[in-house]
Amino acid sequence: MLLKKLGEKIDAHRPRTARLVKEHGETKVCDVTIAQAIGGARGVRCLVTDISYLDPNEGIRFRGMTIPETLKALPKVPGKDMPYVEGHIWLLLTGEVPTEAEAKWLCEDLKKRRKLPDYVKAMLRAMSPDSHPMAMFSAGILAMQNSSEYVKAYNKGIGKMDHWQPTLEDALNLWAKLPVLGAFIYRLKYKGDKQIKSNPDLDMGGDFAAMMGIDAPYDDVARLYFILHSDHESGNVSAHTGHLVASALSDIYYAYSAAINGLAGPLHGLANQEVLSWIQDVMKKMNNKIPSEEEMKKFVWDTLKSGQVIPGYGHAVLRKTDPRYSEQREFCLKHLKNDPIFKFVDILYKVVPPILQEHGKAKNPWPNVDAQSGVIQWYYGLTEYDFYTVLFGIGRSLGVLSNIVWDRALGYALERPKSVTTKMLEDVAGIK
Ligand code: HAX
Repeated sequence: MLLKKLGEKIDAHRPRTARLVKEHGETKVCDVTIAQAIGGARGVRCLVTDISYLDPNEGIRFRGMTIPETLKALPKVPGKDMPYVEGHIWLLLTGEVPTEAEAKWLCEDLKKRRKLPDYVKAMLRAMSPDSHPMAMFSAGILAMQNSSEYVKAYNKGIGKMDHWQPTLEDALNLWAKLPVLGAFIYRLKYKGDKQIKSNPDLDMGGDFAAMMGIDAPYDDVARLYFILHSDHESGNVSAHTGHLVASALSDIYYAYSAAINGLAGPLHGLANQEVLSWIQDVMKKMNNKIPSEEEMKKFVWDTLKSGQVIPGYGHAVLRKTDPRYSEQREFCLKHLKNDPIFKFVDILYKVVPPILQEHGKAKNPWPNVDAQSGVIQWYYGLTEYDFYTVLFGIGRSLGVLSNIVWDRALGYALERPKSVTTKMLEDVAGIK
């Protein structure tokens, strides 16, 4: 069903890419300044994706739809507020909102692929007990590389036009296994290795919540969380890493393990863990009393003066409050309005932006997705905040792997930007 639909979409898309390269290949998209070359290529337009687009003011659109539009349009899991995560995968891959039958079809297909190999479990059990869950998650993904269908097909000499098909097969296998892998790591590390088996009656979000051992509405939290974190166009560290590694025709296991390593950085996905640890620190100093706005301002300034960033605030592209933050805030207002950590987070929302503006460094003083996500997890009993970025990593796979399938379908090139020396930049600048 999916293979046929995606095949049609790919056939329709290929001539557009081919025409752009053939007839307009020399047309300029943008110039690169010295500040951009030194400053992490901010704003340089040199990646192409149709799966999501990030507008600095409006935030993310998945296949042209805002977050509220996406959540409204996707088929809902019966009796639940949130849609099938599997339906979102269908949307990202094909660009079409699935019918209920299509979402259910993909849900059933993925159920058959969930089994985590025993050697992966043994390897994770052999890792040091103080390994970070993200290191375990990345290692678990990499360990499954031996099962790549893409590698098998490549070794048999599959034609370039067909590369996307075994890549899709790898993506489906990995999507099905990631929630199982994540929950296994959680229960191994924090619950004495008392594992809960995957339940074939449940969809991806429901099964993940059940394997974690957390009751409803955590199933809807998982669905919302995976969808919100799914994609943020192609230039962010995790998506870009996945694309870069896959551009060498490395398979999806190599590419996504690498993407996870990038997500594990505190300036990227790890910020959700940092937010909670920062808040816990403030709470400890306040003897668990909710600080006044004045007291909170002092904590924020103290953090800035010590040379640290305020986790959960700022963004490389966004210039307004992240709609992923707003969507989670709505959820909090509905389900956990009186939670003390939510109150903390809400005071921060009031005090941090004006302070960052006065501080004068951050281009965007507003909160990003990570400022709000930990509080929900904590409320539902997931207090081991080292684990939060694994949740992000399960969600981010939806977009990154969809992109890699399309990279293969459109035959995107090996990524290889050009570097220059400092002397060359000084020459360009006319510095003697
Ligand atoms: N607190 C304090 N200073 C901040 C800041 C913050 N939240 N955000 C940016 N700044 C500082 C930068 O450190 C930089 O200082 P220097 O000139 O001394 O290096 C300056 O403001 C300019 O930075 P910028 O151009 O506004 O931001 P960047 O594009 O360089 O970086 C970051 C974007 C998200 C990394 C940055 O805003 C940050 O460090 N935020 C805190 C960490 C965080 O929340 N990360 C998660 C982002 C969302 C995400 O990817 N999730 O996965």
